[in-house]
Amino acid sequence: MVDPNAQSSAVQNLKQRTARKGASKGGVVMTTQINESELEAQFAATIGAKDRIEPRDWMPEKYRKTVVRQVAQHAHSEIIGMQPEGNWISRAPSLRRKAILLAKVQDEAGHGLYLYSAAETLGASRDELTEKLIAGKQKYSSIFNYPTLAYTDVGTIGWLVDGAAIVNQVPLCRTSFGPYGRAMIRVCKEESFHQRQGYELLMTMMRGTDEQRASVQESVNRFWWPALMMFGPPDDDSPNTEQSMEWGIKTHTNDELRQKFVDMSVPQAEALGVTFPDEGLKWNEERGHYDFSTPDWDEFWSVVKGNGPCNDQRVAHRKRAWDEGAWVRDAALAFAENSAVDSAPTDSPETPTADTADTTAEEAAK
Ligand code: FAQ
Repeated sequence: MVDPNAQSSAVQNLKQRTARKGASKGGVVMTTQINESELEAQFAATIGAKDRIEPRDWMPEKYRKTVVRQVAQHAHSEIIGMQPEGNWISRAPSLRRKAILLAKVQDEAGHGLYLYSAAETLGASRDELTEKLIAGKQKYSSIFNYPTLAYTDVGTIGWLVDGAAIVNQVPLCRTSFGPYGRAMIRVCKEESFHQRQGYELLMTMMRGTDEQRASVQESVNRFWWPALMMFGPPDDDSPNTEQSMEWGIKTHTNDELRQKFVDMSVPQAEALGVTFPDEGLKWNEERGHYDFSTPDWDEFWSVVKGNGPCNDQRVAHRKRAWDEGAWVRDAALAFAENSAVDSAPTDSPETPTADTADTTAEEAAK
């Protein structure tokens, strides 16, 4: 549940902190009244100085909602993103490849959990966000609505999907909301490893048979355009970018990051020996960037609205896992509650005191 009092308690908090700052002279506590516009000015100054906004700081309600929206969507993407690759764990071609893939998919679960924790600092619980995802009220990245038709796709996802995620997420390490930025630092380190394992997998296949090389090219052809769409709609069709940039939540626009990804990927494709399925892709000397064709934005919006090849399957699977895991969450909560009761201070005779502690330890050693 989002705490409806989150903002008012944050206001109180900042009022108290600010009051304390200038109030302790000579032990006299003065009360300082801070009105909404002063709080806004303080928030704007923090953003202007590129400092972090922390969960207990005052923030405009729209800022809080935007951060929760983006972080939730990001968390859901990590969790739903386990499915396309998880599909291949039992069929990976060797024990080594199975172990690598298992570790990678587990990492994505960890990323989801850091992100749900970041959202929780703003009063949005993991239960609430998951329920919204399952009800179709929150989004996750369009890329995970495409199927993984061959084991080769594990390599292509590592190279292109984790690669796009890194380009998008490295700037987010400096996003204005503290817990989100700090989560991103660790996530980016792990994503870099994921990208390399994907590229190494494809490199190995490119050194293999003609059939393996054809499989890599076919996989790259399927994932190239959906990977470009991960960066979101073009800037002039992106309703959130302007405000999110003003607030320092985003530090680059969707098109800037997409261009960066294209520029980075072309030489990697050349080294690998594959091409991208775009005849308009060529170096532009004047711009100092690669030109590329326009992605099919109708397809993008159709996938975002729930009509991609795997949307129903992904959400149904998530719902099944959530329902079937209910007893685990209940048991974990009951255990935590019992442990809290057990560890509460008590003066019962069983509790070792300084006098009896040595005897108890001796008895335990026997
Ligand atoms: N898919 O105004 P904008 C990963 C929505 S993690 C679906 O431009 P914004 C790791 C957008 O939400 C991948 N929906 O929005 C991994 C908005 O709708 P709303 C996830 C999309 O937020 C690898 C509407 O369109 N990464 O891959 C998409 O300013 C391998 C208008 O768009 C993140 O989430 C899309 N691609 O910019 C895991 C990174 N794009 O909410 C497993 C953090 C846009 O108003 C295996 N997020 N929409 O109803 C961001 O950087 C931003 O949220 C953007 C979108 C850039 C994605």
